[in-house]
Amino acid sequence: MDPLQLVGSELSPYTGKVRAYLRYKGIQFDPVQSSHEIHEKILKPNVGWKVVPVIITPDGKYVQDSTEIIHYLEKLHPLPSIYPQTPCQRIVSMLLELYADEWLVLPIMHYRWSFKENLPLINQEFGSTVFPKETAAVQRERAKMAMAYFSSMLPVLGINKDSISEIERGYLELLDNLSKHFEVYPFLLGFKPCIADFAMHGMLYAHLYRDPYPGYIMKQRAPLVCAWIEKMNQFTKDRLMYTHSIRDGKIILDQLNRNQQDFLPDDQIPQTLFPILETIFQNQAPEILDNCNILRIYLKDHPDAKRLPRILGTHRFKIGQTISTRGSMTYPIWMLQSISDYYYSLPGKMRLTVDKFLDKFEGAKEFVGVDLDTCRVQRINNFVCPEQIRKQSKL
Ligand SMILES: N[C@@H](CCC(=O)N[C@@H](CS)C(=O)NCC(=O)O)C(=O)O
Repeated sequence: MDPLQLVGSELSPYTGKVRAYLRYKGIQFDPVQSSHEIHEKILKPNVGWKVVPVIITPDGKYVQDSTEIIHYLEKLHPLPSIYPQTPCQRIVSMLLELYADEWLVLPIMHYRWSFKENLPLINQEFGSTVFPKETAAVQRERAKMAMAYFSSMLPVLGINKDSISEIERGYLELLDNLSKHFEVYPFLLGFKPCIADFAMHGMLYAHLYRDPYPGYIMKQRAPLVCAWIEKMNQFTKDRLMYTHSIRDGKIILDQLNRNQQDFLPDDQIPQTLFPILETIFQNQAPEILDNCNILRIYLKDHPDAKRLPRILGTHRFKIGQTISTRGSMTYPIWMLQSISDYYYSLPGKMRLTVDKFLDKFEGAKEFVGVDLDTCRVQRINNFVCPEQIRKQSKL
């Protein structure tokens, strides 16, 4: 049987998330460079738009979106599970995935596109990814269009002269917080990676570790974060759990952390993650909740909308001490919805446990327990759409 194909590139953070997952699970795959030809002849007709990562399964299915891809594969390869089974850890892993996928887009895009030190390497890499069959000079020339497309996204993401200092401050703080965390734990929730490790790894690896300007900052300021990135990127299931020891003068394979190969016991959340959770509830949560309000208004005005625009105009958002402007996006609502659906699916006692944990953070319960009834969404054929089932059942 043909192996699964992962279409994407080393430059792409969400591809990095899926690639690390595939390696962790020991799933064989063929890494396919997302060239111009593949975008035009394969992705556009089969997925509907030019985006990566996409997996093409051995039986010919196309699955787009890193979160969906991992959900899909996790059903086929459930062990070792990357979704914690206990409620606080599960909610925290989902929140950190949302934070990585949708908030870390601010530092990753800023640090890639605002610094000219990155450009020669990025130019060459975009060129060889998009036009692999051309000469290096032609690759560099033809890459300029793709580069212009991605760099033009900065304003809509909210990266501008007002927000940059807070984006940088927040990113350095994240590096420091993660460094403290990795002094104690090998992964975010203990002794094996959860979905948030993969999401955070993708964002930190593809841009902030690899690109020259932020790469220098990270390597110089946060060696433990670099070590975790490399581990996430290289391990196979075996490498994660084994090390080498010497016995009778010979090098032998030995188990690492014999009793510690799981998430932390008793649904514990490491204190070292609290500052990151605070940032989520103080900055990202109000922004996404405002996206929900904007979507509610949009749906009232467009009751028959079949598909939602990716961006519904612009809105103000708070980042650190600054107020700035960015596009109001629909996709993060889909991610928030799975968190709130999980929260409301919990039986009473378990939900109380989660509430007790969320009470430690201002704004946490309002976010996780948001009522999305009037702005529910679903992904249909790789686009975010108003939810159809509930709408019909309410008629
Ligand atoms: N939420 C998606 C995001 C995918 C995404 O934004 N991919 C980028 C490359 S890393 C892309 O192809 N963007 C094209 C575009 O936004 O038009 C996921 O998790 O896979």
